[in-house]
Formats: sequence, C-alpha cells, structure tokens
Amino acid sequence: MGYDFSAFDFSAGFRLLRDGFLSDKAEQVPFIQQSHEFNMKYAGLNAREYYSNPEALLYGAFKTAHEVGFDTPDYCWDSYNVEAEALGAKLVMFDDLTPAIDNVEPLVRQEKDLARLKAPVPGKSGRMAFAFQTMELYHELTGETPNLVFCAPFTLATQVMTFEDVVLGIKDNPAFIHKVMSFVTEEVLAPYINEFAAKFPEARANNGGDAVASLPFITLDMLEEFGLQYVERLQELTGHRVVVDNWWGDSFADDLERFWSMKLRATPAYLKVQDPDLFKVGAQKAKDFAQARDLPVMLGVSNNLLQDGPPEEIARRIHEYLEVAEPGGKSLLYLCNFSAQAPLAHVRAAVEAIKSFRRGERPYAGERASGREGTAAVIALPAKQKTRTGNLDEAQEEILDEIFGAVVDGLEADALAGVETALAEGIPLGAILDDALIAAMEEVGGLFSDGTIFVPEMLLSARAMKGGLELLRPLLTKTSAKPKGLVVLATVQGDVHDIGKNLVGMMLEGAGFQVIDLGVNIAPDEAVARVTEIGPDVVGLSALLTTTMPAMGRIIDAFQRAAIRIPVIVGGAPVNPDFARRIGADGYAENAPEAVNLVKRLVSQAAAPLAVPA
Ligand code: B1M
Repeated sequence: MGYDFSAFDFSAGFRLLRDGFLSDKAEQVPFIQQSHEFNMKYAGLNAREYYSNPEALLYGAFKTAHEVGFDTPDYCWDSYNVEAEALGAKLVMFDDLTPAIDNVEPLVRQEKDLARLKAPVPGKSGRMAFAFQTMELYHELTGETPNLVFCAPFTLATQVMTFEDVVLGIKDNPAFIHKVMSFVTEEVLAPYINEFAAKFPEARANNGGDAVASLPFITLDMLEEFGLQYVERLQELTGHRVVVDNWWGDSFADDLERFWSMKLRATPAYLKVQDPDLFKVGAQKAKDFAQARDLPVMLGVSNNLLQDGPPEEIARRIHEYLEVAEPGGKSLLYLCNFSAQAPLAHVRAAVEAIKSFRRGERPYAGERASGREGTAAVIALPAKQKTRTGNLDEAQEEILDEIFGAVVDGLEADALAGVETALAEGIPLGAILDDALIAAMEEVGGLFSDGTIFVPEMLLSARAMKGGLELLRPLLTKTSAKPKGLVVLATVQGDVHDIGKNLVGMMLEGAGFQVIDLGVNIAPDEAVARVTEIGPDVVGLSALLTTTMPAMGRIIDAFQRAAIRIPVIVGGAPVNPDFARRIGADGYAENAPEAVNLVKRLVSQAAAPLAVPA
C-alpha cells in the first residue's frame, strides 16, 4: 500500500456518532461533514487520482480529518456520477475539482434510447468497482460498517435524461418517465445495492443523494409520485437497506408537515433538515417535529456560510444549532460542504466552535436567529401593469388575454391556437409579441420569484412562449422587427450545473432576446472563440460552485486580452455583487427575472454605468 494510514484512529469519533445520534447515550452532539473535495486539496492530491483510487481517497479523507479535528472522515466520492457513468454517460475529470457527468448529449431522449440502454454489471461497470473497493478498504482500516453512497432514482433519471426533459416528460408522457424510473430503480440501483449487501449485509443505511428531487425544482406531488415511490420500491427490493436523506427546499413547502412526513418515509430513522431551509424554517421547529415522534434529528449548517464566513458567524450558527440539538440527545450536526476553495481558517473555525461548545463555553447562549425568515419565499416583483398601446378592439384584446393566460398557465397548445387566431384577426405582430407572449413571461418571472410557482411551471410556460414565438418568427424576419438583443450564456469551466442558467436563458427569450447557449464546462479559450464568432450584445456567465467561481474571472481576463469589449454579467447561487465587482464583471443578477432587467439595461444604455451595485 502506497499510503501510510498508521497514524489515524477515529474510534472515539465513531463511538460518539453511534451513541449520540441514533441513541441518547452520549453527552455530546456528534458531527459529520461533507468534505471530499476539501480533503483532496488539503492532502495535496490530484482529483483524477483521488476520485479513482480508493487508497488516495481514504488517505486524503483520514489525513484531513485527523489534522483538522473532524470526529470522523468523510469517505464519500462524487456520488451522483457512478451509476450514470456505469450506464455509459460521459464523465469529465478535472485536476482539481470533483468530476461531473457531461449530459450535453444525454443517454436517453426517447423510448428507443431507453430500450438500447444496457444495465451495468453490478459492482463492476465503470467506477462501481472503485466504490466497492473504497468501502472494503475503509472497513479494513476502521472496522466500521460502511454505507454505500449512491445516486437516488430521481436524480439518476435526470443524469441520464437531463432535468428539463424529465420534468417536461412528467407533464407530456408520464408513462415514459415511469419507465425510466423503473429502469434506474430495478435494473441499475437495486442490483448494485444488493451486490454491496452481499459483502456488507449489516449496512442498513446505504444513502442516496437526490439533488434535484426537491422544491422548488419539482412539486410535492411530483416528488411523491416520481421520487418517493421509487425510493420505497428500492427499499423493498433491497431488504430496506437504503435511505435518501438530502431532499431540500423545506422553506418552499406550503405544507411542511406533509414534506417532512414524506422525508420520514424515505429515511425512517431520522429527520434531516439543512440550510438554507433550516435557517428559514427554524432549527427548533425541526427538532420539535422529530422529538414529537421520538426520532433523532440532523441539522445542517450552510455550505455558503462555511465558505464565506466570517468565522464569528460560523461559530454563532453552529452554537445555535448545537444548543437546539443538545437537549435529549439523539441529534447530529452536519456541516454541509467544504469545497476545495473553503478557507482552512473557516474549517478550523467550525471545528473549534464545536469543540468550544463541548467544553461548555456558551458565548451565544439563548440566541436564536433561525426561523425568523419564516417559510415564505422571498423577492416579490411589482405587479405587472397592462401597458397595451395599440388601437385594438375589445375582441382583439381578449385574444391577447387568452394567449397571455395560456403562457402563464403553461398550455402550449392553447398558446399556439391563440397566436394563430391573433394572426388571422390581423393583430400586429409587435402587440402579440410584447403584450401577450413577453408580458406573460414577465408575469411568470414574478410568480417564480415570489415562490407562487416552481421550476416545472416555469419550464412549461417557457415552452408555450417559445411555441408561440416560433409561429411569429418567419413573419417577424420579413418585417423590420428584430430581437431585443443577442445574449450568449455559458456555465464556466469545471461546472456542469445548468438549471439556473437555462432558466435565465428562457426568461431572456421570453423577454424577446435571442439567446445562444454555449452549454456547460466552458473554458476561457472556447468562450473567446465563440463570442468572437457570434458577436453578442451581452455575455452571461453562471457558476454554482465556489470552486468554479474564479473561472468567471478567468473568462473576463481572457476577453480583455482578446480586446473583447462586450458587457459580461454573472450569476449563480454562490456569486455576489462584491465578487462580481472584484472580477471586473459589468453586472450581477440574483435570479432570472433580475438577469432580464439587467440585460435590458445594458442593451438599452450601451454606455450606461456599471450595473454591479455598490
Ligand atoms: Co450540485 N452542488 N454538485 N449538483 N447542486 C450544489 C450547488 C451545492 C450547494 C450542494 C451542497 O453541497 N450543499 C454544492 C456546491 C457547494 C459550493 O461550492 N458552494 C454542490 C456540489 C458540491 C456538487 C458536486 C461537487 C457534487 C457533490 O459532491 N455534492 C457536483 C459538482 C459537479 C460539477 O459541476 N463539477 C454537483 C453535481 C450536481 C448535479 C449534477 C447532481 C446537479 C446539477 C444538475 C444540473 O444542473 N443539470 C446538482 C444540483 C441540482 C445541485 C443543487 C441541489 C441545486 C442547484 C440548482 O440548480 N439550483 C445545489 C444545492 C442547493 O442549492 N440546494 C447543489 C436551482 C437553480 C434554479 O438555482 O442555479 O442558483 P441557481 O440559479 C438561480 C440564480 O442563482 C440565478 O438565477 C437562477 C434562477 O433564478 N442565476 C443566474 C444562475 N445563473 C445565473 C446567471 C446569471 C444571472 C443569474 O447571469 C448570467
């Protein structure tokens, strides 16, 4: 063995985890953390090695945990990728970041693709063997029973099909999505987990990560029919050896009781709630819900807070959650994620906050910040005023109202019929576009921002709007009407998160802009080449990982070197106005509707002052 594990002993941490979480025997609240990417960086390992060599992964995990003071090591790998890769999806490896499935060319678009797909050989195809070897070595080194981390059925379906196709498929062809769900559950995941169970029958909490089976990505009804149903099927097929505990979006649920009850069906042994939702709904509320059912609770601290700090705020949040967790025991603190970019000082601040709490130091005793924001979603846009200017008669106004309503309700066929009638009635193209189609998407943006509708409704509206636009397009090109501007969008190098960027694109199209989407994992050279070729009015960059945010700056630098003077706007959950200013971006938008307003401003006042607020 090339790595020396002799210095590592986590037996006290494992004991605390056993006694303090699922039972109430321990005096202290144990903690766990997601830190695989941080481990890799801290131990100075290359990502290609780390995510393919069991010894490298465990050495990084053990060394980091030992030196920074985690109770136990995080032995997780890039858990969303292994099964999709084993099915034949393309995996992109990096030197310094977690690998990612590149689903620009998804494995399944139609029924015939599904029919062609071959089930993996359980435990052998792709990196399934790496996963098993990692677990075996972990067991050998610690004596602990390892639980396999896997990609839960719903997220696996989106990994082989794309998120948008799954969600639109649920509306258009639910029988087909059920077929995909059955395939990934019965022919991919159950055999894989059962093969693992043959080695470790006592592993009862093999844990499925389910990134996209959450609100506001999908509704509670969709979650029940397409997410939970297949988790329960998987439980049946594996002798109840699986849990799926990371659904989020609690703060979007109008029926929190129902959402948490569904969570308990997917993970019967405990309730897990994590930031940012936990902070919004309140740690005490989660603890009370669990305690009333005599169940343990897991409280998760925000990855953004751990990343951005400051250390004082990290300590304050950790102390608050520990104080809520402590009475009656049976609680676990979860540090949501330390990325490769997480400052070591923040990791140390988090660990020290836990240790100081254990020593009885209580500088924040009784402080309760969580739960103050309530469960209602956030930004409400001003109600849209009807601003129709043309000389339309009442019947024509009614037709525009019908198109508007059809787009808002996501009814593509009705929107198309409405546009056809409007054309037959001689309603000017500009009125159909601005007063019906674009106005409807503005309304949809407002409803999404204030939490009234979720992502699926937005996708359906965008599709209805696009359908209507396609009918107008040939006529528009014959007139002098032009798109309001041309925008190029991209998710930056190292990052494959594209759901937010796609929403931004849809809203921009909905607002009358032409959008060219370069896709994900776009390197500076490629951005320079494509932007030079296309010549857009604005470039929009998206990043969802703290590790990939700097890649936005690298693209802006490359534009400067190439003398490209096109305004660049940036966005994505970890990005903020300060960061945008520092990397020299011309604008920052927090969400899709704001991105539309920003692009409108930049296009209409080409020489306007920079849009990054001070
Ligand atoms: Co990933 N992931 N993920 N993930 N994932 C996050 C982002 C994370 C916060 C989860 C966590 O650990 N708590 C974490 C990042 C931590 C950090 O660095 N801060 C994370 C991680 C670490 C990872 C992996 C490394 C896997 C892992 O170990 N956990 C891996 C990395 C892959 C890679 O990219 N190299 C990974 C993989 C994946 C999936 C593939 C499974 C999937 C992506 C599927 C896809 O996009 N096609 C996924 C998902 C879905 C998430 C979560 C669950 C949701 C992200 C999202 O789409 N949000 C996320 C956790 C969470 O947020 N709860 C998480 C919804 C979307 C509508 O919002 O994209 O923010 P957002 O877009 C908003 C605004 O930000 C803004 O408008 C949008 C709509 O209003 N906006 C812009 C976005 N782009 C804009 C551009 C603009 C303007 C505004 O101008 C151009």
